[in-house]
Amino acid sequence: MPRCVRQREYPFYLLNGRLPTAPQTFNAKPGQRARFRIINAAGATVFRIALGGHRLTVTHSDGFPMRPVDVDTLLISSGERYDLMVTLDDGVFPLVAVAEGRLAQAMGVVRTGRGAAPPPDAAPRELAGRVLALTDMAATAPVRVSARDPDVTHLVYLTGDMEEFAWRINAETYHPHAPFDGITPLEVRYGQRVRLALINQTPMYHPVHLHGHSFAIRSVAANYGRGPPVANIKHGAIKDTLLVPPGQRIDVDFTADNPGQWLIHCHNAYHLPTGMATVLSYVDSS
Ligand SMILES: [Cu+2]
Repeated sequence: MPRCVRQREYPFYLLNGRLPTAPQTFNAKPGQRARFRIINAAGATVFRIALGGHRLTVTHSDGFPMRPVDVDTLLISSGERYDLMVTLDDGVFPLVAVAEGRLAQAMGVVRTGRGAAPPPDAAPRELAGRVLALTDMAATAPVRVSARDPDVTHLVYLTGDMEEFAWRINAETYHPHAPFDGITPLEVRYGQRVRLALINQTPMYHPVHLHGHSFAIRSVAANYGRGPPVANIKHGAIKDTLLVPPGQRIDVDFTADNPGQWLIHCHNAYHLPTGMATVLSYVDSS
């Protein structure tokens, strides 16, 4: 196996393939409503998004509608998608995506009027403003997952070792060429309401992605979920990829309605190859 370095450093971060020194410009007219569909296509970077001079109305999470919520900034991890609606002011504004933990950013320009383009290191004050929280996010009525006690709960411990740079789920290593060797699948039956408790026991961010299903966010807890949840969420947003910060436990619910053998994995491109995946396995589904 190639030697893994502790932290990847990248020379550049790109927005629609462009450098901040030669940014894409999004042209519009003052007063127009613009939708920005933010897709984190990076392999291993969490970005903090802001648009200078504007608040962001978040309308969709991973393609599913949510009750609109106004924030100044939001975090987005690999594989996540957020739709933002903005009523544009008159001028020239930086749309920035700051790489968390790095002194670097991707940037585009939103232009509705005359003026110089912002510098490539523009740092709009919105970056320090109100951050989107999972507890802000509620699914709209048509896409809600009904409240129902789970038939089965699986604990999904996000585990690993920084020194070794080896990342795992439930302390087991997934091998892509022999998916069922060395892991204990998370078994479900067709029709069950399933709860996954995603518990991050590492000091790293892990964006967790479930194939074949979307889930509703049900509760958030700190301190690895010891003690009661910090927040129960009545009609949590629907997502298929979820950033689980260090030390947090986030419970998500879904109905097992898509029989098969489905991967659940960390979306960090350097964590997955070290074995950070397992299988959601339908049994007796014939
Ligand atoms: Cu990871």
